[in-house]
Amino acid sequence: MWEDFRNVPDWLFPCDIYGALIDAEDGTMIKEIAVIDDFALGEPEAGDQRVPVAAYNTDKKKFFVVWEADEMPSVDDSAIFARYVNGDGTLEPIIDIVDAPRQQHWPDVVYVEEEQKFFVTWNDLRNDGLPKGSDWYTSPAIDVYARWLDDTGTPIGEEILIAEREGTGESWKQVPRMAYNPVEKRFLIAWYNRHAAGGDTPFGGAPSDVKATLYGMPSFLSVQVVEQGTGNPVEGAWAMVMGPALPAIGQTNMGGWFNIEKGFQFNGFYLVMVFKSGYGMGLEFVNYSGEPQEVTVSMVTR
Ligand SMILES: [Ca+2]
Ligand SMILES: [Ca+2]
Repeated sequence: MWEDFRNVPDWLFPCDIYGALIDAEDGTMIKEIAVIDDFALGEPEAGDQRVPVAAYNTDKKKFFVVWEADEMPSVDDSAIFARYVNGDGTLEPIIDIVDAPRQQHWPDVVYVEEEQKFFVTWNDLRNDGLPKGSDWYTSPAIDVYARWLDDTGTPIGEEILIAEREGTGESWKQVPRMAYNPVEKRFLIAWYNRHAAGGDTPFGGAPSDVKATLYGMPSFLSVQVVEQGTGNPVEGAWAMVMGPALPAIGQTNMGGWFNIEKGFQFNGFYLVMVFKSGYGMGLEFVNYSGEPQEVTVSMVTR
């Protein structure tokens, strides 16, 4: 997936988006795909589409492509759009993901298989108070937002403020990128954090860092179950945790992990028991004092 300028003199002109299906076996290109080519549709001024990202929907076997677009009369400065690209390269209709006041830019997208939903994040100028049409590099506030979508791309629930401006100076949180942890059911969302003084230029030097946050329920206990001797993860083991809270049951994933979210657990000793046929029962005590705990339980093969 890429920004494509084949129809214009250079990158300052309205952009289109192309992609390609690549053979996973030998790396050859099967088909080039015009995800959006306004020129081919006879509407060269139909929009400036940029920064495409894609997530593969493993259930529907199709690609969900998300991008930012501006220079469109129907859009307030800029907005985030998406469309499915089918496995054979054919296209489905374009979907509106978000168009709040001012710019929404630099999306990232993850498909969460267990939920059959997408999670999308982007950077957002809705809180900067500047009039429509103001250049992004004059903005005093670029924040990070996110939202859930169902597997048709329809937004679910409210937009979520992930990170916002600090202090009164310019503070930009740009280009969020994320990874999903299916054991803890949480996202790590990282961004380019820039502390620019007033009168900044878009590409001038400024103190900056990379920052990140976790989004999702905090953890109470993460357990990895391994085979004694080899240290190999034990997949599909049943685990039971008992102590000063309601008992919790889980099953380990292919990495041997399972996780219990923080809830109404009191401080004190908890007993972790793990079971799998072909193994002796694994046991471990955990002393919980309010902080997330992580333990390894060994199982002996029979
Ligand atoms: Ca275009
Ligand atoms: Ca907008």
